[in-house]
Amino acid sequence: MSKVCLGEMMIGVSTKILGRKIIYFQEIDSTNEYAKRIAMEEEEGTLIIADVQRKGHGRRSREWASPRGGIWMSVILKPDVHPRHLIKIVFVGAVAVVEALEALGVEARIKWPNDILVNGKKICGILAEGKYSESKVDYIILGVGLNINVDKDALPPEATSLKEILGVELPLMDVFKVLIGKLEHWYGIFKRQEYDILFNRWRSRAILNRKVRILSEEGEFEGIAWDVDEDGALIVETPDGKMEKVIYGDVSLRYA
Ligand code: BT5
Repeated sequence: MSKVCLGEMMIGVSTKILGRKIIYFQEIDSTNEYAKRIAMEEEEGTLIIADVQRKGHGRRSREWASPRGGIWMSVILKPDVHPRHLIKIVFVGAVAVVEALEALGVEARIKWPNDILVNGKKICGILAEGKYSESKVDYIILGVGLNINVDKDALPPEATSLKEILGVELPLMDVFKVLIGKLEHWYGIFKRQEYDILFNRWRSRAILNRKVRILSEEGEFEGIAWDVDEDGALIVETPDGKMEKVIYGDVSLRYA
C-alpha cells in the first residue's frame, strides 16, 4: 500500500497502477488538460485530481460544472493495445463508476456512451482523450467527473449528486478509494483484452431496448437502441427496420 498526500490528508491507496503517483490541486483549469500536458513524460497510472476545475469540460468543449464537493480526476493510461480498442476505455470508466456507486448503495444506469444516471439524472460524465497514431498508442486520458457533495443549485437542472440522493455528505476520500479500486479492476480486464466480460457487464447496467433520438451534425434520426457491438458502437433499429451503428464521437442521445 502506498501513501499519498492529498492536500492535508494522507491516504492509503491499495491499487498497484492507478494512483501510484497522485498530483493534487486545490484548483486547476481542467484535470484532463493538465494530464494531456504531462502525459508523455509520466508513467502509466499517474492520476490528477482537483477540488475545483475552472474550465472543466466534456465532449466538444461543453462546459462541465466542477465546484467543490465533486471528484474531478484524470488518469494517464498507456495500454499496449491497438488504437482501435481505445474507445473501450469509456466503457471501463462507466462500469467502474456504476460499481463504485453500487458499493455505496446507489443503483446507477449507463446512458450510452458516457453518462451515468441515477433516477434518470446525470451524476457522472466520462471523457477519454488520447494521442495515438494508426498503430501505436502514446497515451489515453480517462477523465471522470462525479458529483458527490455538490449542491443541486451548482449543477445543471438535469444533473444530480450523491448528496441529493443520499441526503448526507460523504467523505470524498472514501468514494475516491472505492472508485480507483474499481477502475483498476476493470482496466486490468481491458488490458487482458477480456472485452466480452467488459461489454457484458456494461450491458447489464446500460439503458437499452429503448426508443432513442440520435442527434449529430449530419442530422438526427429515431429508433430503438438494442445493443452495442464489439467496438462499442450503439446498434439502433430505425422505423423502417434498418440497423444503424452509431459511433462514439460528436453525437448526442436522447430518450424519446
Ligand atoms: C461528459 O461530457 O459527460 C464528460 C465530462 C467529463 C468531466 C471530467 S471532470 C475531470 C476531467 N476534466 C475535465 O475537464 N473533464 C473531465 P458530455 O457528454 O459532453 O456532457 C456535458 C454535459 O453534461 C453538459 O453540456 C451539461 O449538460 C452536463 N453537465 C455539465 N456539468 C455537469 C455536472 N457536474 N454533472 C452532471 N451533468 C453536467
